[in-house]
Order: sequence, then structure tokens, then C-alpha cells
Amino acid sequence: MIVAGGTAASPISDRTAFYETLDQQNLGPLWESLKGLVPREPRPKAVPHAWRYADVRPRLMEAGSLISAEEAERRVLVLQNPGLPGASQITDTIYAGLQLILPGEVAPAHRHSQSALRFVIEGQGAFTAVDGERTTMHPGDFIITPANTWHDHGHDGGGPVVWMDGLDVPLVRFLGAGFREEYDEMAQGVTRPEGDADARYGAGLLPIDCGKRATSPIFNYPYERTRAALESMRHGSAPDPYHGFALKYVNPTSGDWAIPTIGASMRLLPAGFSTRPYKSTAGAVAVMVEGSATATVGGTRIALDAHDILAMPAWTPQIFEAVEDTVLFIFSDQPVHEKLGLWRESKG
Ligand code: 1HN
Repeated sequence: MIVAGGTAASPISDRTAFYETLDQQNLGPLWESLKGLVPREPRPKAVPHAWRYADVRPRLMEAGSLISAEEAERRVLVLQNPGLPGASQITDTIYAGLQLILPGEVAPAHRHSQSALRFVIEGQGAFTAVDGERTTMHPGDFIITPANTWHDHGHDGGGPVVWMDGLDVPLVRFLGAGFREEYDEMAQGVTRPEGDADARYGAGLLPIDCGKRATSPIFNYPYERTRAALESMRHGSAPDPYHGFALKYVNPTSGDWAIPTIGASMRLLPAGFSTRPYKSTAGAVAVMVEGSATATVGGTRIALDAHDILAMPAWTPQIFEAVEDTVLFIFSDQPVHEKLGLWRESKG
């Protein structure tokens, strides 16, 4: 038989033998894999999934009685996406976990090339130190640990403190750019008073000779301010149909996202408000801060209460319906897509 182009089609058995020979020479026939390599649209391995805080919290407290923060280095329960079993990934590019620190404990100082965010879930009196400055953690605060900055955590108050960590670990692993170092002592020395970074960079002002920085020099964006800003917006305008009243955390030196690889935002969805169907190439994670809502992600309906965490894979349609006034923290790999010219969104 003659096929287009004039090549005689060979029997399947000839091809199989040829493929085996190719394989032995570390070669492969592109025509067998082309469509899989360049899919019509994104096919994330992660699946939509919610972790209910009421179910996870008892496991965290059990971890608290089984291992100290010091022995663990970081006492964290990793949020493992069911579509990526054992991979320590909540989406295809993001790591997330819930970290517990108890009064008097120290999570020892280290630094790494992966960037981290902390989103505080519950408790009072814990602090994180970043390159010589401490910041006290309050529920709803968005705190960042820029790439390669020394960081340790401590707790001078009473009661457990829990936060969610979000890191670009899978992305940095893929790029082969991961480095880690331990500090000589458990905790780093304090070299600047608490609030120093906020005063210099967080008041709509910048030091006179400040140039653009890759990562925001503000390292705690307090919930009190974020919540007040959202409340003002609600009284001054209509909500965005896809995002509600939404604000992103920015690096004041550049206008970019606070972390170059992770985009974080906070939304207020008034009671009874529903977002219109939305999807983008970014894989995202949502944390319920206040209220109660129903999320529909890829056709799966999920009821969410305060502190629940939701994985929303890339290119998967999402809708939020607020049952009560709802505040949602969302973070994703959107900045990477934007920087590489890969960002796409679809509004239904
Ligand atoms: C890390 O450094 C922290 O500093 C938490 O609290 C979680 C997960 C993977 C790699 C580094 C922290 C982490 C982490």
C-alpha cells in the first residue's frame, strides 16, 4: 500500500522491532508521543480536593505530642494532592502543609532557594524571624520568606499556633535549582526592631535610594489592614463578577507579586454572591479565612467552612457561592505563567 508522501506502510511487527532498536540507542519515535507532549489543553495531574480543618486539626495536635518542633526541624503535615500521591504537592507546581508550633518551641534557622509564604490559621504569640527581624503572627496574616533568607520560628505565648506553608518546591525541583543551608545556632540574632521593614517599605513610602527588588521587602502583610481594605471596597464599588472584591499582595519596589514565583490574593465574597465560572492556566490553593461557602471545582461541589483548604488544579472551572460573608485567601503559580508568556484565563 502507498500512503501520502509515497512511503510504503510497513507491518506493525517491523515497527515494533524498530522501536526496540531505537530504545537501545536512547532514541524514540516522536510520531508515537507528539500529541501527548503537546496536549490540546492543560492536563494537570492534581485533582480538586478539600481538607477540612476540623478533620486535620486533631492529627496536627497528635503530631504535637509525638515530636518536638526542634526534632522535626519543621512540624508539618503535608497536604498531599490525591492525584499526586506521595509527591508532597498540593498542585502540579506547589507544595503546601500545615505547621504547628507550641509555646516555648523553636523551629531552627535555615535558608533555601525555594520561596515560602505563611498564612496564619490560628493562635497567638508565635513569631517568625527573617534575616534578623522578627514578626509576630496573627490569624489571617500573609508572611513571606524570600528565597535564600535565613528564617526560624518561635513561640513566646500560650496555646498552639498553626499556619499554612506554601512553597515553590516542585517548581524549583523541576528547574534543578534547589539549595539549603543550616544556620550555626538554633535561632538567628535579632538585628532590627520588630516593625522596621513595615515602616520602611509598607507605608506607601520607600527608602530614597531603593531600587527594584525581586521579592517584596515587606514580609508581613497584616490581616487587620487587608480586611479593612476589602471592607472599604465593598462600600465603594460592585464586586468583580469572577473574583468578588479582590486584592493582590504586591512588592512595592516593582509592582510585581510579593513573591516572584507565587501570586497571593485575598477576596471578600458578600453573603449570597456567586462568582461566574472561571479558569486559568495557574494551579491554585484557596484557604477559607472567614464565613461559609460552596465551591464547585471541575464539577465537584464542596462545602467550605473557616480554615478549610481547597486545591484547584490548572484549567479547571471554578465557582464560589458565598453562604455567609466569606473571606478567601488564594495563592497560585500565576506569576511564573505571566513571566514566561504562558498565562491564559477563560471567563465563562
Ligand atoms: C520550610 O523551610 C518551612 O521554614 C516549612 O517553616 C515547610 C517545606 C519544604 C521545604 C522547606 C519553614 C517547608 C520548608
